[in-house]
Amino acid sequence: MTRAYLALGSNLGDRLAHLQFAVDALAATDDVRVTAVSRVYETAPVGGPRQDAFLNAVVALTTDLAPDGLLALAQRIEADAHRVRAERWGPRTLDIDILVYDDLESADPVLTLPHPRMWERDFVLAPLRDVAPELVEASRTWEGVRETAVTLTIPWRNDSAPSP
Ligand code: A4P
Ligand code: MG
Repeated sequence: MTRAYLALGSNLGDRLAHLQFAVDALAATDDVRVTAVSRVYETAPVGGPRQDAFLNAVVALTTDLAPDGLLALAQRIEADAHRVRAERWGPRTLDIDILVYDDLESADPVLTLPHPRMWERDFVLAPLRDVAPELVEASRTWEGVRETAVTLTIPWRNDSAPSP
């Protein structure tokens, strides 16, 4: 089992529903166990064209999937959320980035790990701190990031009972 952290973002349509859709789809995957979800943050868009504010969150999970399998899963869930890739950094129903996969380091452009822009992005670090405080400096203040009152839930799955 490997620990990984995924960043979720949405700024089109029902943003909260898209984030919850991602959590549900991850939790419904056999080789994935969602262990924690962060609070939900409303964040000013960084980069790209003029666009609406995002909702961002981070999911902590353990998985038996290899890194490329986890990326394929993330991209399948994005596609299921009707994401259309029109322009880089443009508005999206759902973006799922792999932030960290165990302590793996990779410079491969298909899957760069840790995510190359995560340490400069408050919209990633604020929610990451909720689920992995050891990875993010405690004294930081966030710019363009507002905590919301809405929450994501981890669907219950009956796989923790001892087998007969
Ligand atoms: N890729 C490489 N490494 C990774 C990784 N660690 N996780 C490749 C996921 N994908 C990775 O991604 C482009 C390619 O990156 C993929 O084919 C994959 O093989 P994409 O999702 O198709 O395109 P994108 O999301 O537009 O580009 P990118 O570079 O992922 O954008 P970012 O850096 O994620 O930025 N502002 C706010 N407030 N909140 C946001 O969530 N997000 C972005 C997107 C910009 N501004 C934002 C937000
Ligand atoms: Mg992306």
